[in-house]
Amino acid sequence: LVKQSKSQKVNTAETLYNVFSEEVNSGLERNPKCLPSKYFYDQKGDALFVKIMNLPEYYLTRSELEIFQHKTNQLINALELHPERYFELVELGAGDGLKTKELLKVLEHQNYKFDYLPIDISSNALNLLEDNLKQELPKVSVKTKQGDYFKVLDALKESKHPKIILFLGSNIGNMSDSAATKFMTKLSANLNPEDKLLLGVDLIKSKSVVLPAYNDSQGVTAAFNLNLLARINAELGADFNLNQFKHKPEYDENEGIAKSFIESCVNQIVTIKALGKSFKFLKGEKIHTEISRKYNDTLITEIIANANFSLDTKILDSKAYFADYILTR
Ligand code: AVJ
Repeated sequence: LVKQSKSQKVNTAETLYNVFSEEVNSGLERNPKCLPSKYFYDQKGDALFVKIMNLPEYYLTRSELEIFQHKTNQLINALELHPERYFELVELGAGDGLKTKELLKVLEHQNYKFDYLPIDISSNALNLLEDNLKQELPKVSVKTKQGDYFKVLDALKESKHPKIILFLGSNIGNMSDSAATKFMTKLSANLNPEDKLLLGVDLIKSKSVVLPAYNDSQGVTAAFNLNLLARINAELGADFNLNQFKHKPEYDENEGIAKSFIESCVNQIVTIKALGKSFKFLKGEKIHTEISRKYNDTLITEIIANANFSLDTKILDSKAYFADYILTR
């Protein structure tokens, strides 16, 4: 048994490694080249993202925090919570819980009966959050759930208690509209009729506000984007020279999608040992690394069209930069 579980662990790491190298290969084989944004988040990438959330240009975090700080009772009313009726507050990708803590504080203070169930792939992130909540909100019952969102939700479907699902921070914006549509359909299928979703999304607005959020003056976002190449160097034995690539974000306010690219500054060849091959980059050639979709009511209505959800309430920050939508079934 011990042997089996050990070899399973090795296989899992091996599988992850193979998926990573395969996705890097197929992305760089494509024309135009691309790389998946999910690989930003190694230990260094996690730390850089925390820095991004604190940047003056990255308004998303502060706008949504303002909603959670100043419109908490509006959120609670729209979610139709009652102090005496037990519910489960489930968060998809909780991160550092900055915004959620504002809601937890008020719920605890007003004696609501609930458990907080943060779900994350990273057990490290969950442990940090749990320790922090023990310090700051010791009375809140926290039950961390490590794993894939849908596997955890499927297991939670058995529970007869009503659930509130939090999916905040415009995390959905990294998905294409078709992927988001599929995601919402699957999410609603994993919920019971009385469950509700609180979906936080960044709104379409002018380029002068959006672009700096992805092109900050301190170069943190540039480092975050280029860290993808550093990761390929470290994990797949590549020789990307980070000085010969630069961060290049774009935003078209009609389309409403911020896009991040890595641009090659010169003609160059990069070898990736794990793939046993080399890739040519022309001067000015771009690798597409991320989309950050911005939304409006029409787009949200479209992505939930096939899902068993209806738009119930929309709560905005004072600048109307960000929206928290409450979706009911
Ligand atoms: C975590 C996906 C919401 O797209 O705004 C921040 C990630 N990328 N700066 C976003 C990100 C560059 C972020 N999300």
